[in-house]
Amino acid sequence: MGAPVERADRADRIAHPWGSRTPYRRGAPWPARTDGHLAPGTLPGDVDAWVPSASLLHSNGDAMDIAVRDGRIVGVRGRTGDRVNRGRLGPKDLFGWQANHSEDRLRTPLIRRDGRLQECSWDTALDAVADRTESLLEEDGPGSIGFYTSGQLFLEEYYTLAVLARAGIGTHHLDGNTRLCTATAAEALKETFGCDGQPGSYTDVDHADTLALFGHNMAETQPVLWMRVLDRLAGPDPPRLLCVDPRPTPVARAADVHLAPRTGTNLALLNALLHEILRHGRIDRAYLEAHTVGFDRLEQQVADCTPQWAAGICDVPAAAIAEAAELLGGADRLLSTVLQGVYQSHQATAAAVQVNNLHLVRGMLGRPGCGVLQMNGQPTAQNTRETGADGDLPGFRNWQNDAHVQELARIWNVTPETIPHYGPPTHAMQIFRYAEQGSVKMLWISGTNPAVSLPDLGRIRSILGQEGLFTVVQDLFATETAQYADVVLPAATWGEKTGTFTNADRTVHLSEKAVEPPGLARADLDIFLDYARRMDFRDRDGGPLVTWGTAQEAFEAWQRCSAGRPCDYTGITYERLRGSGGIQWPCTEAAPEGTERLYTDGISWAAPDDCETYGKDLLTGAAVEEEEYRALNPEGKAVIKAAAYVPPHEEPDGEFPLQLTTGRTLYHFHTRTKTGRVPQLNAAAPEVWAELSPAEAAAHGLHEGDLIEVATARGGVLARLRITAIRDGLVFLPFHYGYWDTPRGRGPGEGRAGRAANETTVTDWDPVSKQPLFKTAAARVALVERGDGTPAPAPTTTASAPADPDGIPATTGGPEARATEEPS
Ligand SMILES: Nc1nc2c(c(=O)[nH]1)N[C@H]1C(S)=C(S)[C@@H](COP(=O)(O)OP(=O)(O)OC[C@H]3O[C@@H](n4cnc5c(=O)[nH]c(N)nc54)[C@H](O)[C@@H]3O)O[C@H]1N2
Ligand SMILES: Nc1nc2c(c(=O)[nH]1)N[C@H]1C(S)=C(S)[C@@H](COP(=O)(O)OP(=O)(O)OC[C@H]3O[C@@H](n4cnc5c(=O)[nH]c(N)nc54)[C@H](O)[C@@H]3O)O[C@H]1N2
Ligand SMILES: [Mo]
Repeated sequence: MGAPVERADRADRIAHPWGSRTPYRRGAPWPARTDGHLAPGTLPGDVDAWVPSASLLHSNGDAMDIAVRDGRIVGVRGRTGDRVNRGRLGPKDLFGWQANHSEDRLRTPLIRRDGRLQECSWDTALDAVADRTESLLEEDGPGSIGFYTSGQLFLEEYYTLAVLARAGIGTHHLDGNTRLCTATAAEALKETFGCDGQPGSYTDVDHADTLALFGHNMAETQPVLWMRVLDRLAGPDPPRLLCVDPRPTPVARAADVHLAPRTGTNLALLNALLHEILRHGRIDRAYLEAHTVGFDRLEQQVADCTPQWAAGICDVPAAAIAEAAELLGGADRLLSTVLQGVYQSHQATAAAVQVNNLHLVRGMLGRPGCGVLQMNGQPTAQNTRETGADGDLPGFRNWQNDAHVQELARIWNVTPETIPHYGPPTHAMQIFRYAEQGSVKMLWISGTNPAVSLPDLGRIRSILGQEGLFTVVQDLFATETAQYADVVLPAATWGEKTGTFTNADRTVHLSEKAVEPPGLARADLDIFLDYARRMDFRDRDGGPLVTWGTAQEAFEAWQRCSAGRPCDYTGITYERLRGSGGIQWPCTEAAPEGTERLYTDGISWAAPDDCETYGKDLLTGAAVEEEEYRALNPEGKAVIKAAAYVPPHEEPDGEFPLQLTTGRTLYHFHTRTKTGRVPQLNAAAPEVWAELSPAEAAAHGLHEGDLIEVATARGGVLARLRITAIRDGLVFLPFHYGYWDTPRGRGPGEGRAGRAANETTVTDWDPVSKQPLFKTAAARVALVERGDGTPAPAPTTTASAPADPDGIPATTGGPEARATEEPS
C-alpha cells in the first residue's frame, strides 16, 4: 500500500527506539512495518544482494536481510513476512552490523611467546592447542580439559563442539555462558514440565487479555516484542499489564499495576500472589486434576503467605499485591514472561517455577493467549541448551537415564561409557573453580568474555592469569579475556558465516554468509572441525567421530540427534528455512509446519522414561532420584513444586546499607565488544553510570552527575550518578562497561575501583540452576568528586530516565541515526 513514508520525526531510532505505532485488536494479525537502515550515501538501488539472516544482539530472533554492496555489508532491512518481527528492527539491529567492519577485528591467530601475544599461522595455533590437549589427556585425563562457550554461535557450531568435547575428549566440563543467562529458564521448565522447551509463542501477545512481566525489561531487551505489546496497548481492546521490577523501566511506566519489590524477594511476592489467587478460588480444578501433580503441597506452602506478610518482606504495599493478584486472577488469557530480574536474583528457580504454577493453577497453557515465556537472553542460547553445549546432554536427554545415554551413544557410534554421565555435567562456575584449584589445566573459551561478565572479577582475573592454566580464546576482538590467553583464534561472525539459530519462542532462522570475514578469520565451525581433524577423534569402529564438513551437514547430523526428542528438527531443512518466515520446533512429518504452542493436549515429556530430569529440591538443589520421581509422577503430568521464601545470603547492613542490582540498557549489548564500536549506539550511552532515587541521593548528599564509588565487599566501581525513580535503598549499575577501551585494557589495577559492575558482584549461585546472582548484593556509595552540573552520561529514553528531566538533554542519535520505517 502506498509509497514508503519516511517519518522524519520518528526516523531517529535512537531517540525513538520503538518507532511509530501500528495498533491492532485482540486476535487480529500484527500489522507489518518494514524498518531498515543503509549506510549514508547508499540507496536501495545500490545494493547488490539482500542476504537473509536474523538479529544476533538479543534472543528475539528478528528476521532481517543484510544489504551487501561490493562485498561489504552496507545495511539491514527487516523481513516483513516473518512471524517474529513482521519487518521491524530495534536500534541494535539497525546499527549493530557496523561493528563487523571495525579496524581492530582480529585478523590472524595469536600465540603467547616470551610473555607476549604474537601473530602466527593457523597451523601453529591449532597444533599448539592439539598438542596441549594430547599431553593433558595422557598425563591428567579428560577431566583436565574444560570448554566454556556461548549463547552467540550457531546451532551447528555448538553441536560440533558438544560431540567433540563429550565423545571425542570425554570431558564433563563443557558449559556455556548460557549458565549466566538462561540456566534458570531451562531449569524452571524442567522442574515443572520434566523437560526444557518453551510452552508459549510470541503470537500469544496477539490473543492475551493480560500480560505479566516478571523481572523483564522487555522494552529495552527485546524491543521488537515490546513493539508488539505497544501496538496491542494502542489498539481498541488493550491487554492489562503487570510489571514486577524495582526500576522504573518503560514496561513499568506502561503498566496498570507496577510492583517494585526489594531485590531478591520474588518468591515471597509470588507466593503471596498465589495465596490470593487460591483464596479467591481462581482455580481451574479440571485442568489441575487432568494435568498436574502436587497441588496440595502448593496450597499448604502458600496458606500463610498473605499480602500483608509479603508486604513486610518485599516492601510493596499489601493493597498493590492484592491488586496484582486480582489482575492475574481475573485474566481470561494470561501471558507471562520471566527474565533476569528473577533468573539472576535470589531463589531464582523456585521463583520462576511459581510463574509456571500460576499458569497451571489457572489452567492457562496451550491455548492462544495463554502462554508462559521463560525467556532467553542471547540470540542462540536456545541452541546451546538443545545441543548439550550447556551442561546437559544433547536433545534434552537425561544423563541419569541409561536408555538416553545409550541412544546418544548409538547416534555417535561410541560406547555409552565414552560419554561422561556419572554425575551432572559441570556448570560454568564450577569449571572456573576447578581451574582455580588447578585440576582444569586447559580452558577453551569461545564467544564469551568472562573477564567482564562473570561475577567477582578480581577473582576471575587471577584464575585466568594462573601460570598452570592454558587458555584458548576464540573471539572477534582482543577482549579483556583475550589478554590472558595463550592462544587467540580469530573468528568470523554473523554475516560472515552460515548457520541456524532458534529464538526464545522456538522459531528457527537460517543466517547465511553475506561477505567474507576479515583477514584469516574463520567460522567457529571451521575452527572446531579443524581441531577435530588434528585430534583425529574416532568412533567405535575407527571411523571419524565428526563426519561433517559444512554447516548444512552439521545441521543434518543434528537433525538425526534431535529425532524423536522434544526439540525435533527433522522437518526443518536449509531449503525450507530459505523460503520461510521462521519455523517453530518441533517440526516433524506429523507437524510439517512446525508447532506454535507446546502442551496443547496435556503435558508431553514429563513421563519418567522421557523426561530430561527427575528434578531437584527447590530450596537446596538436591537431586530427586529416579524411583522417587516414578512414584511422584508415573503418568508424566506437570509437577507443581512449592518452596518457602528464605532471605538472600547477602543483606544490607551497617557497612553496606544499600541493595545493589546490575543489568542492561537498550543501546548496548553485554561487554560492548560490538555496540561499543557502533557510533550511534555508543553515543547514546558512552560511559558507565549509577542510579539512585531522589531520596537516597539526598540522604547521601549526592547530586546528578557527581562521581561516586559504588562498593561491595568484593570491589568498587567509579560512576557518575543519575537520579531516577528507582526504588529507595537500591543502587543500579549497568554491566556493559569493561576495559578494552580504557588505557589499561584489561582491568582497574590492583585494589582500585574499576568500571565493570562485576568488580562488585558476589561468587554465589542459585542452588538449583547454578546461575550466578548478579541481581542481589549489599553495597555502599560515597562521593568521589562533586560534579560540575553536567548530567550523568545515561540515556533518557529508558529505565535510566532522570526523575527530574529539567536541564537534562534528551538522548538522540544525531543525523547518523536516521532509519527508514515504512508503515504498510
Ligand atoms: N539492549 C540489550 N538487550 C539485550 C541484552 C543486552 O545486553 N542489551 N542482552 C540479552 C540477554 S543475553 C539477556 S539475558 C536479556 C536480559 O533481559 P532482561 O532480563 O530484561 O534485562 P536485565 O536488565 O538484566 O534485568 C531485567 C530487570 O530485572 C530487574 N531486577 C533486578 N533485580 C530484581 C529482582 O530481584 N526482582 C525483580 N522482579 N526484578 C529485578 C532490573 O531492575 C531490570 O530492569 O537481554 C537480552 N537483550
Ligand atoms: N553484573 C552482571 N553480569 C552479567 C549479567 C548481568 O545482568 N549483570 N548478565 C549475564 C548474562 S545474562 C550474559 S548472557 C552474559 C554475557 O556475557 P558475555 O558472553 O561475556 O558477553 P559478550 O560481550 O556478549 O561476549 C561475547 C563475546 O563473543 C564475541 N563474539 C561475538 N560473536 C562471535 C562469534 O560469532 N564467534 C566468536 N568466536 N565470538 C563471537 C564477542 O566479541 C564477545 O567478546 O553476561 C552475564 N553477566
Ligand atoms: Mo543473557
